[in-house]
Amino acid sequence: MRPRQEQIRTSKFLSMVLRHRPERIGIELDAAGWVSIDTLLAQLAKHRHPLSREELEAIVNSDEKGRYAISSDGRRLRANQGHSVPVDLGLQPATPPDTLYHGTVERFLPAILEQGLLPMQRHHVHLSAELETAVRVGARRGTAIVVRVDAAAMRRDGHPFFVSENGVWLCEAVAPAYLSRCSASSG
Ligand code: HQG
Repeated sequence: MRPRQEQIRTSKFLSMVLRHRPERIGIELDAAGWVSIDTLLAQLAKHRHPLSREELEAIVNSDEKGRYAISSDGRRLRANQGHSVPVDLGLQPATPPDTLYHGTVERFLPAILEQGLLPMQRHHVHLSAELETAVRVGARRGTAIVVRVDAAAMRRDGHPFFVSENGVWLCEAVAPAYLSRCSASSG
């Protein structure tokens, strides 16, 4: 098995290709975001990222966030969420917990409190049921700031929520009225 670090590097490259830039290795995603695993491995090899089927499966199975799914027939792969390319993941509306969290950083806060949470480059705003997850997401960019989303009020007001295969809560946008800043320590 390749060392963990190399696995992470390969996984980041895979995420980039499957969510944002399939053309980078000359593949096309179908309407639901799937690509044939045979095609993917052939194109990865051509683009100097050789990967065996076993190594791919190890990446998929060991991913701590469940970023990838292999189709039930074992022939196709897709990212479970996070796309910027147009794909329809076929997500069904779901009922979220009353409170959801979003991790960000201080410098985005003024815009967020004024405009609300926007999907930016992605299809959805990404939210989590756990505060700790939001802290981790925010910490990718600096000192994490967490905003609390009043999902119960949004639900009452008719805003749909979706949940990805790997448990990320998704919605189109969150208006400022549903947001409040929360300090990581108080929850
Ligand atoms: C911010 C990772 C200004 C938002 C993570 C965020 C997550 C605004 C950034 C997943 C804004 C977008 C998604 C507004 C939102 N004005 N800034 N009105 N509204 N923002 O990466 O939620 O490892 O697209 O706060 O773990 O950070 O890729 O979204 O900072 O689950 O699987 O704009 O990505 O998962 O950034 O992260 P992103 P995110 P993976």
